[in-house]
Amino acid sequence: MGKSKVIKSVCRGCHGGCGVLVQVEGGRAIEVKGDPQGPINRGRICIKGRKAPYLAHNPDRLTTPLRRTAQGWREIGWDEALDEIGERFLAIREKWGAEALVLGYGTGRDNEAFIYRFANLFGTPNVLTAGHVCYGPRIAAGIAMCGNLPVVDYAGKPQCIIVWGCNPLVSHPDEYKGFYLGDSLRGGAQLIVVDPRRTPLAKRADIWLPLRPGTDGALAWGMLNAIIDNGWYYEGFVANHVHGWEEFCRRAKEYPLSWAAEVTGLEPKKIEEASELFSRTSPAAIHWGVATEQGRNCTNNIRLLISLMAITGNLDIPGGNAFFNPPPVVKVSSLGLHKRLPAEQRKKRLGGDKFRLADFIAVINPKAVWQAILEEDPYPVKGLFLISTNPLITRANAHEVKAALEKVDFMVVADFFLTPTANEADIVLPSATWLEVDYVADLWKRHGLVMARQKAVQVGDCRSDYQILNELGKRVGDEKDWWPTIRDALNYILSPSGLTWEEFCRRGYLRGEQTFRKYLRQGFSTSTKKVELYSTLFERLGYDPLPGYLEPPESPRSAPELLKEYPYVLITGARIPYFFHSENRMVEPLRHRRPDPLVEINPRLAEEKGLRDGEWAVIVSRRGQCQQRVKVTDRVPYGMVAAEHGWWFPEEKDGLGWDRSNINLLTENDMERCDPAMGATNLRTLLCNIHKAEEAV
Ligand SMILES: Nc1nc2c(c(=O)[nH]1)N[C@H]1C(S)=C(S)[C@@H](COP(=O)(O)OP(=O)(O)OC[C@H]3O[C@@H](n4cnc5c(=O)[nH]c(N)nc54)[C@H](O)[C@@H]3O)O[C@H]1N2
Ligand SMILES: Nc1nc2c(c(=O)[nH]1)N[C@H]1C(S)=C(S)[C@@H](COP(=O)(O)OP(=O)(O)OC[C@H]3O[C@@H](n4cnc5c(=O)[nH]c(N)nc54)[C@H](O)[C@@H]3O)O[C@H]1N2
Ligand code: SF4
Ligand SMILES: [Mo]
Repeated sequence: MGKSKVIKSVCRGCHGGCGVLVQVEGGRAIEVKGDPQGPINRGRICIKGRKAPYLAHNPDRLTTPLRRTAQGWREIGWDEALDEIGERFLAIREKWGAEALVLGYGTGRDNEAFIYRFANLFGTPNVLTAGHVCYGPRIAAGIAMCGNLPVVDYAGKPQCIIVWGCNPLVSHPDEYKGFYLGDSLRGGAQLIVVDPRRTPLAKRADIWLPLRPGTDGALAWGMLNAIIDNGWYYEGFVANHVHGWEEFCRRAKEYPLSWAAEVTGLEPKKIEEASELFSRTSPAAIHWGVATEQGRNCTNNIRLLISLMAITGNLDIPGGNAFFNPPPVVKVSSLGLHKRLPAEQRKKRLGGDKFRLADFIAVINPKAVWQAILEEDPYPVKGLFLISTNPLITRANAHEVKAALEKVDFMVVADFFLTPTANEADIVLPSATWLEVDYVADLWKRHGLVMARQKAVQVGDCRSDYQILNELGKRVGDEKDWWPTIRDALNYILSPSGLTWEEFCRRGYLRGEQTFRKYLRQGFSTSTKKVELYSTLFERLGYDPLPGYLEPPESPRSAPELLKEYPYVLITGARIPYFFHSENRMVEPLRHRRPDPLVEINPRLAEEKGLRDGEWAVIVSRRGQCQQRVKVTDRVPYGMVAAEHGWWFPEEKDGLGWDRSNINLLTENDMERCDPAMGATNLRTLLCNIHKAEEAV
């Protein structure tokens, strides 16, 4: 038994960012506390962070590589596993081309640059992520319109904040920890919330806009019209820094306030009030969430929200939506070696011809991968290497995902647990959690900060994703582009700062210099040097240079013929505090707070359907069905069914319950109905029905 020590590190129980102090005793993490010096959280953490030791030291953890055999899983050593994987990958490249190997990861994690580095060196353009429905659209459309991702500058004290399709007090997503928002509200900032559910945040709002799901673009057009018609925009900014103002105003006329009110179901007066509050308070900011991205109108939504920030003069000002300068370290794009992918391979990116904005930021639509496996269209995919993702639970149309995972020739999964996805693999690699790794944390984010994540414990034979990829890279012939050890990689990442890993750890974090109104000196980083309301990049990619509006393909307005069988609007995936997507279901102190999935329905609907609180119900769409327990609440309006995502049951050893409560059995991934530029699937607005379950499960 070693003695007790405290390691200063950075949590990554969600998208990460909270500085923590990890108490270690006898080689085990026994407590995680907030680090008062953490530059983002200042000592505060959430329950997932506090319970991280129960994840790391969980009895179900994978602790050694596994290989599938006719008799079941067999434990193998790392060398045997990595040798075999290397050989199989090389054989795939030899016979079918590098593009026949698809790598994959899920939501933003610090391993993405290493994954792209491996893929780009290997020569495959295919890295499957969640980027089509999450964050990718903000990055791509942000680059197109203003050269970067505009992030709320909470330190600059916004006086009015629109929280749009986001619930940061629970989700702490991307660059944002909910703590910042809480501090601003306590400091007196005015709040507008755009959310169809009456969340605790909506209850606190000065103006709550409970729009019909999927109509965010219509609301944004309504607000833009109110601002333009009333002259509430910032003339000086528009005159000097905006490209395409006249064309944009002409387009806006096609979507007037009265139309917006009808489409969203909101009072025109209320839309006008929100527009006035936002545009006449300075500084003001839009804190956007993933609900704006998970549907067919995704790219339009993002463009419209950036237009709102721009014409009110809130881009790159203190307390507005700012562009943060990165600290002096190697950027994820350079670390990922994107330039090394040969041009002829880049052209082969799956779905790249169709979803050209996604292709622009190396993102692919999952359906394109399943189709390549199942139908060999446009070419066969023979290998899958999934590192930190559970697509059988988290991607649309789970039946199709299952078929593809079953069919692919050779599949490797790196995870902490034997998930339903890992259960389909040929080889499973046991990865290290954040408590077990050293890394320059938050390199992927755009908030101008990196922090030292320091290894606290070693669990079994687990290895970090960095180690796995570093070793595998050497086995497929790319020795010279990988490092002798991960410490060398960390020193390389830090090299522009002049610090070694040890020096960086002593400092704890590095922040980029914060500057504002950079456009006054250098313009925006677009080809016209202005904010492109009329996007020259979209034009070049063959898309409408101006935003428009697309109704969700399966809504009461677009598909009234379905209403007889599927009369209710299904929204999915609003975050809850205990779980991160499909994770944590095996962590008892979290699971006991939410043992089963809940689907929210209004008391009137519950009564009509004879459904009681806590009872199992079957939710059905045109594509499939699943079961969740009913939560009767007036937080949702009549006619809405708000289901949780990410459910499987690790305690069910056979099949792991992947098809019992998985809401992605009901979602769709038809490429013709996705967002035409990013390939975003419709996860937030669909039609469904709900019934009493025949028997309790
Ligand atoms: N219906 C519906 N579906 C959704 C959503 C929704 O709102 N509704 N949201 C979507 C969104 S926004 C996203 S981003 C995706 C997320 O999709 P995923 O990222 O696929 O979701 P996770 O469940 O987090 O899967 C991560 C898996 O990797 C493992 N893991 C976690 N960290 C690491 C690590 O550092 N290394 C390794 N090797 N493994 C690790 C976990 O144990 C888990 O099994 O889901 C999407 N799916
Ligand atoms: N605890 C926890 N934290 C997480 C995650 C997790 O799984 N669990 N996932 C992480 C990931 S990858 C992401 S992307 C973020 C997402 O986090 P957020 O961006 O905060 O998104 P959600 O909580 O999924 O949804 C926010 C709100 O969108 C509303 N909503 C649903 N449909 C619509 C609509 O059509 N329009 C509008 N305006 N609102 C709508 C829902 O009612 C919900 O309250 O969270 C991250 N943080
Ligand atoms: S908000 Fe995220 S980073 Fe912070 S403690 Fe919770 S899980 Fe960890
Ligand atoms: Mo996400």
